[in-house]
Amino acid sequence: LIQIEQHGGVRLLRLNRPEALNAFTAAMLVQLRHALTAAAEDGATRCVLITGAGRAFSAGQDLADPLVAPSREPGVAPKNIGHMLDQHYIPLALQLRNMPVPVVAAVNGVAAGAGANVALGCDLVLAGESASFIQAFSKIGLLPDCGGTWLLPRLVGRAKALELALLGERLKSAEAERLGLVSRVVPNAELPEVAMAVAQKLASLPTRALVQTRRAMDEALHLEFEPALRREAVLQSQLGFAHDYLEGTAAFLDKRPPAFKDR
Ligand code: LHQ
Repeated sequence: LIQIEQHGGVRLLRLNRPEALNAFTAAMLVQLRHALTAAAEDGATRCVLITGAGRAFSAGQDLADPLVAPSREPGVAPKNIGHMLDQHYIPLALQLRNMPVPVVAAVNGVAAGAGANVALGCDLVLAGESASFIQAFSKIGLLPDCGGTWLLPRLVGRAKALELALLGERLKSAEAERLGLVSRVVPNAELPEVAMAVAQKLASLPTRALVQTRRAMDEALHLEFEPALRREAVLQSQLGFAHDYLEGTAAFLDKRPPAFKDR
């Protein structure tokens, strides 16, 4: 359900259930989390790239999965979809956000529901021209999960976040780029190549510094200005003792490409 390929320092994870637009089943979510754990533990992997097989990125939760089917019979206990979140989506969202390497989403087609929010939870989001994002939750009587209620207002502001969540309309990639949800839109045929090039570039950069940058920004979201400055100083002084700072400055002064290795 998850295809795994290694391209130098880049671990490519391809959501692979194209007949159902890569809708997530419990088994698929388990495999995805295992694949992320394996990438995190592999010292040679310096960037993870996530994309979808076929014409979609992911249509979100598989609504045909009996685990999330609403109860139709009176007296039968409703399935606890909160359990699905606790068991699968919350760990996945946390894992993505705390990966020890940068994570890139290459959104090759529609990304709906939890599929959209998995993509938006990645560090960089690249999209093909025909990709689209749908906060599909309201249409089925739910609210944006997998980080949607947290991510969307921070990414696009409250008004637009509510519009996307309440109406649940399809947002085309060009508009998603304009809103700042997507960092780059490229012609569909070029997406795999461009996404791999971006991932390779990230893999060549000082991983630890990139991850601490993400961490400092996430922490700064709930800090005042001065505490954020002090937090930067703490993390910066740690980076200042690491190999990559020494290597980066030495390479600059020697006019040679750097060879970063901290993770
Ligand atoms: C699907 C799905 C799908 C199963 C397409 N499931 N088969 C929710 C509940 C519980 C716990 C945790 O969290 C969540 C979070 C969520 O993610 S809720 C949101 C779930 N996702 C959706 O509501 C999106 C449902 N899908 C759609 O609206 C459309 O399929 C989109 C707009 C994504 C694509 O439309 P089309 O391009 O027209 O494709 P299609 O609808 O014809 O789909 C192709 C096939 O994929 C089709 O199967 P079939 O056998 O007829 O070819 C669909 O049934 C299947 N599929 N999404 N989520």
